[in-house]
Amino acid sequence: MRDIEIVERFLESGVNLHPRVLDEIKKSENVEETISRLLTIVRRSKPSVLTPELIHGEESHEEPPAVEVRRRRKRTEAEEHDSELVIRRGSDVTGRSLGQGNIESFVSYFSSRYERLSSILRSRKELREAQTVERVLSGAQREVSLIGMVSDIRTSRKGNLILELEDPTGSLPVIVLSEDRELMQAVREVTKDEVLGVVGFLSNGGNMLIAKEIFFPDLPHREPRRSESPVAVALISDVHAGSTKFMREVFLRFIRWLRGELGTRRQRELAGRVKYVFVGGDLVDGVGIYPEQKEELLVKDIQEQYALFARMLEKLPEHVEVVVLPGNHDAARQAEPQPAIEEEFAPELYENPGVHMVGNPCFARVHGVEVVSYHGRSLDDIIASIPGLSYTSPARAMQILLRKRHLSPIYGGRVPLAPELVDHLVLEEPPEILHMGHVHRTEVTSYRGTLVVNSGTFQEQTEFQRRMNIQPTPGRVPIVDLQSMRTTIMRFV
Ligand code: D5M
Ligand code: FE
Ligand code: ZN
Repeated sequence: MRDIEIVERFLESGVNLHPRVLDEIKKSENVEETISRLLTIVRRSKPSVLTPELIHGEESHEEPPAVEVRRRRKRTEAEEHDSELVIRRGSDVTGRSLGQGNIESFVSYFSSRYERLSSILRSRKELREAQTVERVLSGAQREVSLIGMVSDIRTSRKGNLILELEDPTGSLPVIVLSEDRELMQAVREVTKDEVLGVVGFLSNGGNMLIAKEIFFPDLPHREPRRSESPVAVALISDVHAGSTKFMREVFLRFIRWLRGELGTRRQRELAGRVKYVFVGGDLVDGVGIYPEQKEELLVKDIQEQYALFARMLEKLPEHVEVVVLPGNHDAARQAEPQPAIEEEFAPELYENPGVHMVGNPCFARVHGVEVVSYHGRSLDDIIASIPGLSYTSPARAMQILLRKRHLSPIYGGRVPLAPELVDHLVLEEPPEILHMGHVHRTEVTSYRGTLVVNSGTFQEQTEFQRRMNIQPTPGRVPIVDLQSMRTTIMRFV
């Protein structure tokens, strides 16, 4: 479709197109589908210009709440509606980690990953006939399809890329020819230990595959499920209580806003819908996490740090349910999946009936909406291994994890993986909301019907981040209305 035709489609609905939106439309896989999706947004919010911000839910960046009220209002929406929170304990290793840590458990861990992801891949028509490595090597067919785990990525002397694909029957080198520009571009996103599908030709010698197409497990395009009740979730992480850089006043403003004590009428109305708070890890700064951390600690005892955090949470309204998972600064096993923060370190959190202590990642269903909350440490490995990604845009890295249908694919990088019998880090069911933190930058985008949210932090830039040139965005909290699936980023700084 020509540019002018696209622009006219929107002018007919009385709206101008921002040039970046036009670009996005042109780049999308299915132009017609994208146009009709955007026209729905136009009908709903009737803007005069359709901007990228409007599409990605960032139009609602709010100024700091300024008006203060003390009068108690009528019951809020969040009070009116009963809780509907289901935490899927089946994929939570708290109290039931099953791996033995020996070679056999790694074998069963990776074969579980292979099985779960290959069954997702096999649902694509191009891969329905996928064969095992053994069959490919012994068969007579030239054009074949195959599903395998990437065990190695290397560049040949001629500049071709070689992916070593492994399945339970063997291993086969898959060549991406350097002159195949499009495919070369696509394989930039490939990382070690993910599971992919390939369609290709057997080489003349018959011992390697020349790739024609590759497939990520990816998400299907779909309409998100929504809540029938007007309730919302606040997504936070990386509070880092106990750090000298923890912004206590800012965090307390967030709590006071949730209590209905701050903000304009509209902002207080939104606060009144917030029935759930997900805390995606790094509640406290911890101790001995990095060299010379002592210099940046206000509270040097980890139990005290949790007590400080717990005291702030006690100020939340009673009807708010808090789901708490650990991050890499917390007192929990570091290998992923992580069990919940240990009770002996945070007894006050366990005593609070409104707080649910869960493992990382957490799979939850809130009013029918699937939420996956994961601290996000694998973003370090993803950002380091895929060209073009950076700490500035964690949501892009999160999108790539969605395409891989795995929260933490790379083994042997910075993230230690525990060899559980089942790979709980596979995204078996496409979630409506994927929530991560760790990167300390608030960012919201959407990808094929999944809302992708990085929740930012309440910690100012640390010395380490200054040296690494990481610019955090503290005090911005994404609030997702589960009925409309719209996101508002509230600013408390
Ligand atoms: O991590 C906060 C941010 O700092 C996050 O963007 C990752 C980055 N970070 C933390 N540690 C490292 C190391 N060792 N190398 C590179 N980047 C790092 P947090 O876990 O909250 O402290
Ligand atoms: Fe953090
Ligand atoms: Zn972290």
